[in-house]
Amino acid sequence: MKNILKPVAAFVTGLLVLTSCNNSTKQSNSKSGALASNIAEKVYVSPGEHDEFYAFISGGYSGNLTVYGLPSGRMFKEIPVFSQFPTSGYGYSEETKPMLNTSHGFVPWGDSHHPDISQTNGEIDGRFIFINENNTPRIAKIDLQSFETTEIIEVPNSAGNHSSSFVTENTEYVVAGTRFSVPIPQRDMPIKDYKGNFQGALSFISVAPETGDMDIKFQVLMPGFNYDLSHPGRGKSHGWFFFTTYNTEEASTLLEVNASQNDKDFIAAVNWKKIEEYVNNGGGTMMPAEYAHNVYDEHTHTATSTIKKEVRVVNPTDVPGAVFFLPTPKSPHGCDVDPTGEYIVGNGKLSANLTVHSFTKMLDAIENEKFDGEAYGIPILNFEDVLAGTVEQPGLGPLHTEFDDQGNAYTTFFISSEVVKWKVGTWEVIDRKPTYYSVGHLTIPGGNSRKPQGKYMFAMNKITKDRYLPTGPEMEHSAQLYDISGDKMELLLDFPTHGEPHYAAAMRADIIKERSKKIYNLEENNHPYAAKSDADTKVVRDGNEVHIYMTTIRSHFSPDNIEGIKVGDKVFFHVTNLEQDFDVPHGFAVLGQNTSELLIMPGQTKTSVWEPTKVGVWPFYCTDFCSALHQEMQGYIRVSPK
Ligand code: CUK
Ligand code: CUA
Repeated sequence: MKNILKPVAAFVTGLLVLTSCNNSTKQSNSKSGALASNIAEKVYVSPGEHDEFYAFISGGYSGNLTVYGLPSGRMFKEIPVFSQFPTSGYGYSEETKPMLNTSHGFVPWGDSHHPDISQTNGEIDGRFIFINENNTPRIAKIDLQSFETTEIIEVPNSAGNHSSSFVTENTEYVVAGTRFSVPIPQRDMPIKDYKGNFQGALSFISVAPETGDMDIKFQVLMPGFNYDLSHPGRGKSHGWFFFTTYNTEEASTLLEVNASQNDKDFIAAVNWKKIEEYVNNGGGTMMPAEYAHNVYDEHTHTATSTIKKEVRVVNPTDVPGAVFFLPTPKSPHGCDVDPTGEYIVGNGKLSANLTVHSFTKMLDAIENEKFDGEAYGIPILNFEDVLAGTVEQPGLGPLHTEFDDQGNAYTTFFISSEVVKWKVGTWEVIDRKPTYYSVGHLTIPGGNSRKPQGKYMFAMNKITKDRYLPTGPEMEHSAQLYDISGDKMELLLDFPTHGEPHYAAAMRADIIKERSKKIYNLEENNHPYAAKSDADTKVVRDGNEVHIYMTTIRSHFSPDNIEGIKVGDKVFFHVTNLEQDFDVPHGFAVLGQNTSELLIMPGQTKTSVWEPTKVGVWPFYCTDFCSALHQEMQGYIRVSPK
């Protein structure tokens, strides 16, 4: 949200003071006993019982993805995605380092914003979850059996990969729009020559139906606007994708408010089916572009990184009828398509009203060629021709909209710090509830699909202020859970989130619960340094490199006394966890190692590198309390002089 603050900063501050002092805050902070216990019951999950929904909440500048249960608001896991994670050794172990490789080299951090779960026929299927990295543009895929990141693809020609990672209704594509336009290809040129020279790439990354393998099928090279957010068409609008834009003035500096001169920016409507057909018939051109494609193989337990050298680009004016601009007021941020696929909501973040476009009207206008000029050869439709309706004065600073399964929409208003429920089609406001404070995204389980699962909505707030015990200037952000089963929303729970959650994806737990107890079969472990039994363990020297094939199982390491190592050696501990019980990882750490520990899942092999600098006898041990004899899981390594 940071990018919108400038013109409204004073206003925001004022409103914050207001919302934090109004009656509803007091009320929510001091529920009377009976009322509070009534609400408590709705979020209470008895010991041993499970939550009804999974919520996958983006970790923002933590670069990761966190897993929560709803309605309890309990955090179950942090899945490392774009950042090194010492807890498990992700990005530290030899096997996982390649996951963080890019065409810029090893990038151990990321900024993730928008997770989206794979779909089949417009319904959440729970196979994979995708998430974007803004800063060094990448898209990651997480397997929802193992809850591990299994693929990361870098997005070339993109910059500020914000308008992603949303999937089409059969997960044909995961789509990544660019926030910044840049010189394409990148080159040395004056920044002030931005206008007319920079471009924005909208990337359509295909997802193979069986394996889920990602590949950049094509990029549409658009005019040099900022592309903020996007959403797939669904149902009747399946085959289209919609992107909000701002800075259609193409200003290189936003120091003045000059990027908001235009009363209306655009929603770009892209007929990807048409472009796909064009590409399948050989359309588009291959252009040089370096990008990394990193894949984790669950049999070798090892990631490999390949740098690709070219990408297919498409000029939208070469495919008539494929791309159109829908004028949309006041720098639209979120771009949200309702479950029927008919309505496209443009959340004009500097606006008091909410603009909703009609897909049917859009098609009519296109068919009758009713255009209001063009931008760089792309037809602009008439605002009135495509407008379905306006939600009048619902709040201030609309950002994002989600939908329930009853024909209602819920929009967040950052400036007035509230969620507003309104009726799709009649545009009447039904209810509004304050959020504490300054809400960004909101999520309803199954919200971004044809079949929202309803029941709960949670708001992800940007400012925590007084919601929790203070923890210094840095506090976890605050999410708030609302019951949306009635006409009126009811605030049930505050819960802290990790990093900066932008968006979250959520779904019914029963979709994946039974298959998410992944065990890696030891028999199928093809890691080149695996030791599948104590008999396979050995120490192999190759020059100054020493490879130690180790096993770990309750309650010993093998070997556990290692000699013959010298200062200046490079020691590779290849540790195979022989366990085949669900949920028995072992850890590995050696005194003085300048990398992280390893956490090895049952059936896996993971490798830690150690370059000892001091002579001595150094202990190693298991870091994960695994049995009554956990403390007995230890050993020594002797380091002799060079
Ligand atoms: S968002 Cu990324 S700047 Cu509204 Cu999806 Cu917060
Ligand atoms: Cu193995 Cu503790």
